[in-house]
Amino acid sequence: MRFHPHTDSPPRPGGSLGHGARRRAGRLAAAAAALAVAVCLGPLNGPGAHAADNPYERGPAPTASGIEAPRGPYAVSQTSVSALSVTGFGGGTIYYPTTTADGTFGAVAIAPGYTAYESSIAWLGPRLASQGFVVFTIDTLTTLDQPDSRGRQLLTALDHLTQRSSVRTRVDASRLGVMGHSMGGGGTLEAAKSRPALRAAIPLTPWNLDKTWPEVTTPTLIFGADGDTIAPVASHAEPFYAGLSPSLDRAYLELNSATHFTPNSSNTTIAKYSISWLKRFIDNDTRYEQFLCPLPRPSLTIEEYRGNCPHGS
Ligand code: 9J3
Ligand code: ZN
Repeated sequence: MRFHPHTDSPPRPGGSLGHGARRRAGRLAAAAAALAVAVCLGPLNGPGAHAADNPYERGPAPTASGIEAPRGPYAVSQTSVSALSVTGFGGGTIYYPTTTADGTFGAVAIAPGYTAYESSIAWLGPRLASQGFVVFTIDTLTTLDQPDSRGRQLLTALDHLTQRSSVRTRVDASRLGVMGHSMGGGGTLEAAKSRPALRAAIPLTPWNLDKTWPEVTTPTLIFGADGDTIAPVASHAEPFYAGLSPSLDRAYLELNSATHFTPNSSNTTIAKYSISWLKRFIDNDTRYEQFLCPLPRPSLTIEEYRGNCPHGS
């Protein structure tokens, strides 16, 4: 169990205390509070942060520049998972915070698109892991697998990650999410539809023949690209967003001057809002609500943003 100075307290002795004991207990409580304050100044909860009232919070208080940066506060390690060593998906690479001092982390599996490989979404591995997530970028069984199959493979990969992988003890199996590009984004919606326990879903320029997603109860952030001619937003990302329940925490971010393949290389806008969404819903970290609400305004990189605000209501 992680030390938690704000809320953890020693077991209460049974029975009532006399006046002297109560005074001593008061002095002890004051000393404990002072100690807690002192401890909060130390590097307890990740690089430079203090432990929080939210037990799932990881890392320091966020800033815009911190979530726009190429790397976050955590050093990242990686381990590859051979396709030959698993069934139900094509293997991949697990990126994870190197430290074991911060307890477990939430995790996300990420699938590529039609004809594409893990390498096409690999940039997200270290980018997201360095902010405090275990990230599993995967290959699919064949590059021609359709969205429903990609959705099942994302879930199988998460099961591998939490039950069998070499980093399974680093992962909080109750706090998981899914992402994917194109047909992998279509698969992301399929995965959320079939596993409501997922905490966050982020389809990137998604493609799917199914346009309606009323079954999804997982908070979902959909990225579209204004110049996408392969999965045009008018027939994919936009109807997918509109087809999610209005009572769901959902958002639609249309990238400006972007194409279907914009999610295949490092992109600050994708990273910034994906990190915020994963933090807000996988870690329940309301420190990131400031980047999602009020809704981001159109800009040089954001063509349009739709969503509900505030979240969690
Ligand atoms: O990158 C993708 O997964 C695009 C989906 C696509 O091209 O569908 C056409 C069959
Ligand atoms: Zn549907």
